[in-house]
Amino acid sequence: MSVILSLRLQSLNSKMDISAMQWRTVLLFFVFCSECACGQISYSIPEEMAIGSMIGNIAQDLGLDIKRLKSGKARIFSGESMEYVDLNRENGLLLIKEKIDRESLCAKLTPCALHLQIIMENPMELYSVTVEITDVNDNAPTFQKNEMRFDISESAMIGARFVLGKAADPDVGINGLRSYSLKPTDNFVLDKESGGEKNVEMILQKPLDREKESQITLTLTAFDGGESRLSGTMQIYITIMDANDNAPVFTQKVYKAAIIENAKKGTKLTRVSASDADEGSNGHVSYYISDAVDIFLADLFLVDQQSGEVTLNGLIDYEKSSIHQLDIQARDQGGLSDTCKLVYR
Ligand SMILES: [Ca+2]
Ligand SMILES: [Ca+2]
Ligand SMILES: [Ca+2]
Ligand SMILES: [Ca+2]
Repeated sequence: MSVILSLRLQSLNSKMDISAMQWRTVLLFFVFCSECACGQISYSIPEEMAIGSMIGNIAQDLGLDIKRLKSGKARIFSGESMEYVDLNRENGLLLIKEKIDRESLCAKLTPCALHLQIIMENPMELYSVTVEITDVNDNAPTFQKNEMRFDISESAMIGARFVLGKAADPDVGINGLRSYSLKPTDNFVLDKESGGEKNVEMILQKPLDREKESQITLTLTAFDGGESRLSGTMQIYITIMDANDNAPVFTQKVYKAAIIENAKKGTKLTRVSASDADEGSNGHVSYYISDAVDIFLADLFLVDQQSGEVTLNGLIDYEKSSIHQLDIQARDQGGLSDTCKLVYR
């Protein structure tokens, strides 16, 4: 093995310019011949250091003479496609050649390290250098979407759950995603069990009331745990859908009308009116003479279903009674109703 190695090295040394492929071959030989490795050293630096920043003094730390670095044509070999580190043979300093982004180098892998070899010729020497790249909190948590929209019925049950998605933070450890908050918390709260790797969910904790609030905007915030805590937000827009939870209400419980003697058919007596707080057909009110009213009395009057206008539909016989009353009903299209009295004399 050692004979093959020395032959191979001689042939390599004879060439002025040794390609990376050939260096790789040399390294492979060294892997099989570990006694040729002359030392190793480790450094730890934060990611994102500026180009030209010093990682360490190789000459000092490995006890090498500067002259030897030059005469041995000391150079760096790394398996990475990108050359992040440079060796200055003039002063023995290991320098940042390309900015190191820990996230693109190692993603979520920890620890993250560059494994380099410093190789010298005449005689061949090999030193291994490990540069650990520590994480910097340079990414805020972000949501896949900036906003979400929900249509939720005001009759939704307490405890109803809604999936909000999740945020991601490419940093690691404490600099990664830590917590969520949802504000305001009047109707909805975050499910404490959700989050992390799972989607965040919110739970309805107080009934909705479209009549009070028909639109709700919430802000979901994701935080990391870094020293300068970073955050990302998502807006949640909720449209509260109507339920028929309000009956019509007459503006008066009793309407009075004075009917002059011999009043003709078609005489306008009064106009009843009810309001309904609901929306659309749930709030659309129609007027009727109550079914409970005696049929002969009911025939004496007409109520316009839409306007609530009450008109005379026949002749009133005051001989029988001088005071009369009639029940009128207001109904919405969901079947809820209110009743008022029309008193006439
Ligand atoms: Ca980074
Ligand atoms: Ca980072
Ligand atoms: Ca972060
Ligand atoms: Ca309603």
